[in-house]
Amino acid sequence: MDRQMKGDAMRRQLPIALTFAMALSVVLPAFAEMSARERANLWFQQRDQSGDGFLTVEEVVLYEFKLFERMDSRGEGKLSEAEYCIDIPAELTVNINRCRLHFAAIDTNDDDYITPDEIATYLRLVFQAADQNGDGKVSLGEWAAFLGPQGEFYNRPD
Ligand SMILES: [Ca+2]
Ligand SMILES: [Ca+2]
Ligand SMILES: [Ca+2]
Repeated sequence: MDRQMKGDAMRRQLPIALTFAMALSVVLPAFAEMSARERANLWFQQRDQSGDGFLTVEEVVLYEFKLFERMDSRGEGKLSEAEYCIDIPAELTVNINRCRLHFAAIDTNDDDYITPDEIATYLRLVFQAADQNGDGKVSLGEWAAFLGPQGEFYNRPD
């Protein structure tokens, strides 16, 4: 990654943290009944395939690719906003708006589709922002810190 891209990554860090954290609550309906800390733990454990208490960027990307494949039912290798946000009931407008924000953050070339490449790039930015000690792994503590104290923006009321 060159200097320019690093600068971009830093500038994008906060909005990414916000949209990413907000979007977590649209992933699973059960999330709505859980505390912010429980949601963060579940999110973390689902992706920690090796079960070692640390996330690598590979673990996170692999997990999201699996979700992507499931949503990309026609196998086009890309998802429209409608496909990406399809599981959200129409009456949950707040959640739909969060999903759209998340989609827009991932769609860096603004062609109104998200691809596995764009998802991987986005997740690497999130991962770099969360990996505070720069050891290439994200601990649960780093993840919680990334989401903020008490996960306040993460657990915003619907
Ligand atoms: Ca792991
Ligand atoms: Ca795109
Ligand atoms: Ca770390």
